[in-house]
Amino acid sequence: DRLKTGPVVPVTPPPTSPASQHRLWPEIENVVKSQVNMAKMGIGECGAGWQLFAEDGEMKMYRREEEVDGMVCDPLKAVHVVKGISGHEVCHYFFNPQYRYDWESTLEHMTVLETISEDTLVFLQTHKRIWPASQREGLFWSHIRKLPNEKDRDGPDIWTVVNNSTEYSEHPANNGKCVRIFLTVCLLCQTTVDPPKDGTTLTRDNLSCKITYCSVVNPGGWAPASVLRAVYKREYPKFLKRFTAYVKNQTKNKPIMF
Ligand code: H13
Repeated sequence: DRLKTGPVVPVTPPPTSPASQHRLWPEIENVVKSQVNMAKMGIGECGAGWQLFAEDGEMKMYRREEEVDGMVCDPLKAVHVVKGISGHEVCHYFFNPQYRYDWESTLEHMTVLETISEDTLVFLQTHKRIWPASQREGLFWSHIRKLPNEKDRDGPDIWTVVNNSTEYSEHPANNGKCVRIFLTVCLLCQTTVDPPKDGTTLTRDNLSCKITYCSVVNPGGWAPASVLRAVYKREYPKFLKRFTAYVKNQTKNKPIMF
């Protein structure tokens, strides 16, 4: 009978996340896919109108000035190259709540509202008032994912974290002192390994990570454009420098996490 029907071919089911039964799952899948595709594009491929507004060494930050109903919603795209850390490490420290107070300088309070799965959490965060804007809070799902390296199949995996604002009826917006802020954020990290020529073991000196951070913020309540743009110009470079320095410091004496 075996000869007639042929060999039994094992069928590998498509990769699924444990979160796939959750009500938010279709949205998470769609937003992650489109955010990753956009983050992978170089600044030249993203269309016209991007202006460099901050630069510091390898770090470059671009924005496109956009307003929706008079409210500043400038898309931001930052690229940075940091030596000595891997993409998995960067995403690990960005995603996991236990590190957040260490690097998120504007955080006042954070709660995990729901653990959808190991790779998908829902956060409620209140941020310190950033002068001169009023105090803001955010409610968002956060998803960490390993992506295949399509350009170099033997190369290290690509890692991403996507954060996206969502709504919970138990936590309605704008019923306290905080204005609800709406964000879509994508952190995409690609590790480059330059192995030692003499065949000695790989160290952090052979590692670098290309980080792309894209965000679109809707500030919620109205605030003057000039004020918001000044806040973004100050806060985004501060965040990316502080966060990457934190990851370097946390990992320097630890084995590399690929
Ligand atoms: O991405 C950053 N932080 C994340 C982890 O804390 C949370 C963030 C998010 C917040 C709120 C809703 C959804 C997602 O992704 C770093 C953010 C740095 C932002 C600096 C500029 C903020 C300026 C806000 C000004 C309000 C008037």
